[in-house]
Amino acid sequence: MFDTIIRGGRISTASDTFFCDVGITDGRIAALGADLGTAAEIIDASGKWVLPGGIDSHVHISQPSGEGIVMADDFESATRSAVIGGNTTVLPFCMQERDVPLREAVNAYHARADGECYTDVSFHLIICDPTPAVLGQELPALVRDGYTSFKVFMTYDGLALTDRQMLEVMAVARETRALVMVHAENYDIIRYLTDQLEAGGHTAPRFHATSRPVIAEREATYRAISLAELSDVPLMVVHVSNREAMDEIRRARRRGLKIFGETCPQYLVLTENDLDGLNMEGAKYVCSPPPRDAASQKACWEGIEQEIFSVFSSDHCPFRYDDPQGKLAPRGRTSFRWVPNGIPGVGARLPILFSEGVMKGRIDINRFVALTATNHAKTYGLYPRKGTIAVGADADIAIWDPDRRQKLTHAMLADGCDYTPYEGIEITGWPVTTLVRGKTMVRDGDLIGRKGHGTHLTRAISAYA
Ligand code: DUC
Ligand code: ZN
Ligand code: ZN
Ligand code: ZN
Repeated sequence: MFDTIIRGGRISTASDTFFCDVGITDGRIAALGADLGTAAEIIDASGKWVLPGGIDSHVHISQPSGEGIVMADDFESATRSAVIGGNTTVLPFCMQERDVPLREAVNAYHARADGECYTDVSFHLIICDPTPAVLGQELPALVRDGYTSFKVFMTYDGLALTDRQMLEVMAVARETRALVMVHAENYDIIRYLTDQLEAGGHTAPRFHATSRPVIAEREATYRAISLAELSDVPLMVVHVSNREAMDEIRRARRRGLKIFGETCPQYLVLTENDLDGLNMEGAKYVCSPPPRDAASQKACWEGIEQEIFSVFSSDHCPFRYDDPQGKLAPRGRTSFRWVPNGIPGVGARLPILFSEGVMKGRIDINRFVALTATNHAKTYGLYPRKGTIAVGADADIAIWDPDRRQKLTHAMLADGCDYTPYEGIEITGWPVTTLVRGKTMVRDGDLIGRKGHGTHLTRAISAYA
């Protein structure tokens, strides 16, 4: 007798596809097979595809974003959108604040997340001030406590690290076997071009893309890889937008380095032309790196097909458009320089890749599972508890209707933002039912689970560290 049996579905993992029933007890997968007997709850999955729940390893939730600017999502609304979009775990960032002990920052994010989440949650640490105390004591202690990944930035005032500081953080990562994620863009190129553009009166949102050219991303990607090679640490280059940066990753991998790449929906289905819009509408598409051109989209699809990219994340970073604390917070009306960088996507990520990737024949369903769940779990120390369908794993499952066709609308995503950059995209396939640790959170498209079911996950060391 199981708590739940999922009956009659077609199951896919990162490596296999097979038909069988799934028996769930105490939040875990207890049996896979035929004729499993009885259960308190039977879920009929005939005609449906049964996949590991999505893991989105790159989301920003309730992160301070500059004076007078507030993120559109708190943990309740972000994880609500996540679970409706077929996700069962998200990995947001805890951002260090200057002169505040890192542990205090971590505790503050826990206070915001505890009791609020529909999915499971675990934090990466953003390091912007690598003091001797942070490097020597705080980071090693936090890694021991299960915060096993750091993100560093090569651009942004107040966030950018020097090359030397990156080396110092990487040395700690080597020592503690933490995984380093990097935002790779050349800070001075962006500052220089931004000043030049403004001086020439070019302040509309589309010049955001002009100010952050491919060269700025390619150069920083190469530099970050070089620092990781010197430090002998694995590195995840996040939100890769174009061929040149991707080729740096490809070359490094050919040389046997453990360099990993992530790309995101905005680089597959948006372009810099979206930043053109009347008035300041283009601000809705301002993210960094910016969406590029059709050739870059094609390159990113190649990177997905050829496994240069191992993870596909949303980089969910939502700001409302029609809101004095959002995209056009007072100073934003005057120049792209002040528009907060980031767009929402946690709910749209999986349907976009399913529809554009699997249903259009660019990738198979096993690669979809690897890109959206399994590789995230392996990279960030959650495997095999998360990211697959196997006896003993958490029963984190999304049941997809591969035939459902609809236009994507913001209302379907149930987040805290007031738009989606993916409005109107034709989508085939939808995650109709989602279970988080055996609990049905979404049934036939309706949210039925309660917030607070989602819990914090202590992570092991990355499989690649
Ligand atoms: N980098 C991110 O990872 N997210 C949003 C903005 C940015 O620059
Ligand atoms: Zn909210
Ligand atoms: Zn970034
Ligand atoms: Zn991000």
